[in-house]
Amino acid sequence: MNLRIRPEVAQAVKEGRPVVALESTIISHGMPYPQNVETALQVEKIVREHGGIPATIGIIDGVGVVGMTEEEIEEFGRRGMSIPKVSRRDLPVVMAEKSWGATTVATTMILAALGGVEFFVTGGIGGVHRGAELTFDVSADLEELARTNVTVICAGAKAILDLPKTLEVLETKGVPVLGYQTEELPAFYTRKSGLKVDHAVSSPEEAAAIVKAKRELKLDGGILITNPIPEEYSMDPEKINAVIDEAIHEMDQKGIKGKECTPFLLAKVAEITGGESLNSNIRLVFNNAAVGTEIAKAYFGK
Ligand code: PSU
Ligand code: MN
Repeated sequence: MNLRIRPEVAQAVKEGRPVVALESTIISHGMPYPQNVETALQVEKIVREHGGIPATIGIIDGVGVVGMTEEEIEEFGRRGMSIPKVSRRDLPVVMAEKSWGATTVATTMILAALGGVEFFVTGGIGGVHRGAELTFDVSADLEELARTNVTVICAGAKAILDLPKTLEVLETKGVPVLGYQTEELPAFYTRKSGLKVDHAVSSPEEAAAIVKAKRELKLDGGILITNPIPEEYSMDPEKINAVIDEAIHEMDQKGIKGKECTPFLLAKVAEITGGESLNSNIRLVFNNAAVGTEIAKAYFGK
């Protein structure tokens, strides 16, 4: 496999220091330019301020890059949607064709694991889409969480998904779903979903101990740590759910399907809310970076 690990990252992995992986689909497909680049660089800064080593992951000319440079992050942001969104099934094609690829949660986990990185911070994961009983649209992120040994820190999953079904699939696949200082699964833009997580953890140390226990048991697969958006940036649940319904309706009318669904819905929700959702999205990623790095530090005892 063609892999390029930034020397600083490789060194930190070797020394058991807290490296934090970050994804590139959130940059190219999840947010508009230039906020995507500003956010990605700020997230790296937050990881460093908390004592971690950031490794933004993407595919450049067929090479899996674990730890992009600032210039590369800028290019992922500028080129945006013209860089294909790459999930597990797309990986061999992008590698063989030597093209660029924005890595989803699934592919970022694959490359992080290849680079020896245990922790990965993002905004939200993919899941079971509403209406999946007819469309079969279930994100490959869930399958990846079932098999790849990476811990993902996120703000839950957006209500663009069917959250109860998403939790059911995670249960079937044996993925622990933890709530960081919450009993309830956060719903991305809002702190509450009405659904319970498997277990609430009160501290980075408690989360780290669970990750350690899963690794010692050699139970393959990821751990999902859900961290609610800070109160001051959370959105009104009724308002955001109405917006999501409108966005899904428009997606169905336009006949948008498959891998285009998530980027379409993210952009549509931001458009309808006049950027309010984008600001919330940015803030929750910052918060995840801080908490995720603290958990990584607790895990490595640094
Ligand atoms: N959810 C978000 N923001 C995102 C994504 C999901 O709130 O940016 C991105 C992630 O990269 C995730 C991908 O892995 O969308 C899931 O796409 P799909 O539903 O097509 O599997
Ligand atoms: Mn899908």
